[in-house]
Amino acid sequence: MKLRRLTLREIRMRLVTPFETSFGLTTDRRILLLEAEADGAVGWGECVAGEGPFYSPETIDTAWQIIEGFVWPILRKAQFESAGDVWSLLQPIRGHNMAKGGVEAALWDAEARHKGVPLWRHIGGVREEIACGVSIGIKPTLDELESTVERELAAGYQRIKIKIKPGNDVAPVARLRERFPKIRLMVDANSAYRSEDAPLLRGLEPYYLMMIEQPLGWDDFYSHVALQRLLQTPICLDECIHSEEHARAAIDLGACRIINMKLGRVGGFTPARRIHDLCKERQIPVWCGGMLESGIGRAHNIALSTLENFSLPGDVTASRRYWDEDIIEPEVTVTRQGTIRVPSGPGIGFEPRREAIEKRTVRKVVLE
Ligand code: OSB
Ligand code: MG
Repeated sequence: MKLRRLTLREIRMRLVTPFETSFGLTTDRRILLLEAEADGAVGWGECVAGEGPFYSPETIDTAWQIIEGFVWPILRKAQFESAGDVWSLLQPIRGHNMAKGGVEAALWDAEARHKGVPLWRHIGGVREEIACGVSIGIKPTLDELESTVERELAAGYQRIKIKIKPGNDVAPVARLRERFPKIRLMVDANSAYRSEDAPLLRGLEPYYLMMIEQPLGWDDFYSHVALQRLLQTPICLDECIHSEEHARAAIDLGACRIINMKLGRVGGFTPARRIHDLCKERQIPVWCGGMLESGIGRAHNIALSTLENFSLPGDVTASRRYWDEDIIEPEVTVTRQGTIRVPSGPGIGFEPRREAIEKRTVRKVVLE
């Protein structure tokens, strides 16, 4: 495999509904898209780095610089067997997983298209329909939260995740549990708590949550070990897991019982599959997280979610929940049963809408 051309594009997209987490409010996304031409096929990837270094240290601007300055110079000279080799070729670059992952994913798409097979089959996926939950941002009032949950359940979504932060945690959970006693419910704190908050987090136990996602420090699985010992509710790690080594340490230490997988956070399909395999061996369920992606990143998340051990509903949902008009054709839709039917076309199985992408592009570099 030979990468002939790599196009970096920044597009701007406005969210249908602003999304608030413990680390901030997002109304407009700046999204870095990668278009890779290899062996006569064109593949697409999305770098999921945020606008600022608040979820992880990477941002769209650091990713742009790393890809242009370091990823491209390595790959342009390389002749490799398959997209599965990209991860090890990029090993000299420490960190910057989102930068690597966006390019790696584009090459997986190109390779699958070149072979004329769906990406999900190419990576070893086993299911043609994936289960979907939703991630709901912090709402100004409990009434608004309740009506949002009601709407998402009516649309068919199989589990509800709400964002929490100090001062906005037990009350929303109690309210939702009272109103919806039977739903699959979970919370995501995005590292907003400290070890001293353990008693408060124990206060969530009566509400039989499926899991508490990333309550403590973004890079601190050690503190999660003590917390998990105190809690019946499983801890799910998101931010903390940026490599196979971290996943192994977190599992062995007992820092979590569930792992949220994100392609960008771990650096692409190769590390994601390794972590997936490890979790399967250790009987740790995994599910696919989301990063407010455009249709391109969403399509990759759908493919990833077809791997066997993705046994819980992910944060992979319909295009319309995010965008008035997505940049892929067809847009992603969800069935009344809260599932997405995995596409059968080659590569990611969705076509990028070039005109729509061009219209939203504010910066572009073609490397060849
Ligand atoms: O922690 O899972 C997270 C969005 C941006 C950054 C981090 C997270 C999220 C979400 C949204 O929860 C998931 C989605 O894309 O719907
Ligand atoms: Mg999370």
